[in-house]
Amino acid sequence: MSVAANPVPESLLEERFEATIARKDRIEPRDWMPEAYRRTLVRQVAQHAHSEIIGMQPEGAWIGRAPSLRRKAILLAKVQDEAGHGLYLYSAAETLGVSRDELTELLISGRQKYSSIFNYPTLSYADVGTIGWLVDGAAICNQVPLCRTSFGPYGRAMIRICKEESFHQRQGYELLLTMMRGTAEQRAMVQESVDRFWWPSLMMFGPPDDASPNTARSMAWGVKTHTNDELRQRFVDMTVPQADALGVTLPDPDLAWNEERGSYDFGQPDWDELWAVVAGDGPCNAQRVAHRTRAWSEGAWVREAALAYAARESAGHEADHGADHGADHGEDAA
Ligand code: BYC
Repeated sequence: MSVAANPVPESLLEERFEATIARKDRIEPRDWMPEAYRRTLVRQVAQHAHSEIIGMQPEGAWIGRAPSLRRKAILLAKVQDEAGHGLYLYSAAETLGVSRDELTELLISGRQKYSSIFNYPTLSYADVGTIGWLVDGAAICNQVPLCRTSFGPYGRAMIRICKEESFHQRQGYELLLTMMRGTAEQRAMVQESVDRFWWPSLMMFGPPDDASPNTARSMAWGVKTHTNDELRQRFVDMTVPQADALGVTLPDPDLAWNEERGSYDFGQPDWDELWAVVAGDGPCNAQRVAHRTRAWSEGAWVREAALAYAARESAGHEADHGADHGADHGEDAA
């Protein structure tokens, strides 16, 4: 009996899908899924992958100006890790039926987004430390829960990414700690950097819940397991004691411990600024996308050569395989 002759009705498929989500099991690429679930995942996983790749630029700009060989080796390794994260995530997206080429075209034509944070410039070496501490710290708060997201390949990619992100966060903190133990000028550099990155780091979690069109649907599907505001609060609570230990001031006059809630109260970022940056109007949007576009077109010959090499290798293997078979028969005959 063929499957086509007796298809499972869509209502039953949907019921199974909902039951898997309710049990908090994983949806895998081979499973039936609603088209809107697939689209949501492609959107989020692609944006996430693009963020990792575009995120190489602000820090990568400092590799050639690292203050010591040790700092240069650390930064090189970190930026290389971000490339790896992008590749795991593009691979996860590919299991949803989209190709990396398609996604890159959507990024460079401005039809897909990447995290707002990478549209801010890095103006001093302290920014390398601040990105590690605040930006990777925010990324960890956001991404650790994503290890339990409902789509298998995305959740599994997140596990490895989070391990590397916590190393990134610590290297940033260690860099800032070293600078804070240095000269008055170095301490001022750290404070200036933290002042610039604090509010954009809070914006990484997305708009407030009441202005977030995707959260309710994504939570119901288990794609997101916490709301934007919940994770932002978790980040503030985690970061304030670290700022105290470091000896920097977070630039928010409303920051205060709330005994009743057992959490910090804090001020609101400028949400108009987030929307402007997301719409393409941030300080570095044009530069970031232009750089990515140039790298994509200048790398075209590398991709073509790699594909041609892979095709030749697999043709060679097939020929060898055929010859082996011949030899086997020959031996048998002998
Ligand atoms: N930036 O309904 P909402 C890293 C968009 S890389 C840009 O709340 P959602 C690292 C949002 O996409 C870390 N866009 O959306 C790398 C939506 O637009 P569309 C990257 C933003 O998806 C290198 C609209 O606004 N992390 O750590 O439910 C070096 C409405 O928002 C932003 C991830 O990608 C923003 N900040 O929630 C160092 C994490 N905020 O798509 C470090 C995975 C909102 O409807 N992503 N938008 O046109 C997520 O967790 C969620 O997608 C978000 C947004 C929390 C970001």
